[in-house]
Amino acid sequence: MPVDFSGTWNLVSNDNFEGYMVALGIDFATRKIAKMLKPQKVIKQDGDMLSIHTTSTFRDYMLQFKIGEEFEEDNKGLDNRKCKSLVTWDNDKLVCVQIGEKKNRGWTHWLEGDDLHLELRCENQVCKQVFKRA
Ligand code: ECB
Repeated sequence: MPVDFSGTWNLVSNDNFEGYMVALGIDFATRKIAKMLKPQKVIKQDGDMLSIHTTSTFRDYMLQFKIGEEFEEDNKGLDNRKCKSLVTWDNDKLVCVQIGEKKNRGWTHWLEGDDLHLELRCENQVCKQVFKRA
């Protein structure tokens, strides 16, 4: 039985989000707003199909994909760069590689106790987010 990430999750910590946004080329004014946000994730996992809806008072981002199948990602409302993305299992971790203009771009989700963890990577920057069930 794979891990089930389904649920509604609220951000409780956000380490080096600034560095991650700088690596993505997000402008100063947008970064000032973005780092004040406490986004919520609504994750629906149904077999190999996943949807991850990240919502906030400023912008929302919706991602739907099949695990193991490459897809086009537009990052609309984030940095707006297109990527070819692929999500796979690494044991109980869900690992996304986002191939595009930015090197070493991707993310990893895993569960630790009752918490949802997310590492966001871009170039030499790593942002670490932790979410708790709403
Ligand atoms: C959507 C809420 C955050 C909005 C921030 C607005 C502007 C900042 C622009 C770019 C910063 C890059 C990413 C924002 C951080 C989180 C959004 C989703 C990150 C992500 O890729 O989540 C994955 C894994 O859960 C699913 O899309």
